[in-house]
Amino acid sequence: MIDQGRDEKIGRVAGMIAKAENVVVFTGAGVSTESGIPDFRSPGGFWTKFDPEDFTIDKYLASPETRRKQWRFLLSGDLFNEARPNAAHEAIADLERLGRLNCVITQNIDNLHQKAGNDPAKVFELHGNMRWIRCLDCGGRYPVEEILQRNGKSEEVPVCGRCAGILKPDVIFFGEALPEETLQEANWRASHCDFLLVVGSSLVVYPAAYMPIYAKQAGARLVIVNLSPTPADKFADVVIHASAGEVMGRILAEVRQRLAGSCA
Ligand code: CNA
Repeated sequence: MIDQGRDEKIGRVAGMIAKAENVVVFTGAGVSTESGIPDFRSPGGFWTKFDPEDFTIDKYLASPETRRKQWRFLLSGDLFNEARPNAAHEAIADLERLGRLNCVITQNIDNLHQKAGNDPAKVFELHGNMRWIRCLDCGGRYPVEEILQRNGKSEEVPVCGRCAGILKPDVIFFGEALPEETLQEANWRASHCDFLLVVGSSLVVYPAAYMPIYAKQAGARLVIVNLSPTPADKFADVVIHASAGEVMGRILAEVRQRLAGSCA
């Protein structure tokens, strides 16, 4: 049930999107929880089931047991493979179909924006993508299915087919640098938009969490849709603490109405 204050906010946000020249959407794990992928920090989130230490690059390199754990996680597969986009991803993809979206900048590694129909060239993945495996020695990059097929159901951690180097999911572990080109492009787009919409991020992980700050510094309107409060709420133009699927679906419907109205 959406309260009246929320209705009014949704209307305002839709109005801003309909008028904006350059809309950027910035997403975090919260946009995918309704697709069944837990976030990091909510109750029941990733860090209640996994040890963050196993996601540090130093431990990954030093410990064969950590690499085995990661491999078993990939073999169990279904968390990321089977997940389907939810109403929030669909609404964000629809913004692109309506010609209202410059790009998506995401911290997510789940590929769900692309599955929803966003042009992969306009999805900037700051923390990588679970669909890919990278060799830490020669830099070779392989689709995860290729490595899974090659290794069968074996729990033996595979090595690079070209150089026998250490393979790792192509996602950013603690202690690793973000992909430089992607980060620079994302920084530039956040600094040159006139509207930035945050969906489902606690905004505590840097440098990703600079995006709303860059946008605000450049004079853009900033809207945050997130279940719980974030450190950036205080400088946002509109903050909606509610589920992304519900709110994004409503925002999209209102944007459509406004665009149809402006064409009539
Ligand atoms: P986070 O710190 O776990 O925060 C998620 C935020 O989303 C929280 O503030 C929640 O209140 C909020 N939230 C949860 N469910 C919903 C919902 N249905 N609607 C609206 N808000 C919701 O995650 P961040 O993305 O901020 O942190 C960045 C990390 C998380 C990145 O390194 C990601 O790679 C990483 N991560 C990604 C995934 C994924 O790809 N789906 C899953 C888990 C973690």
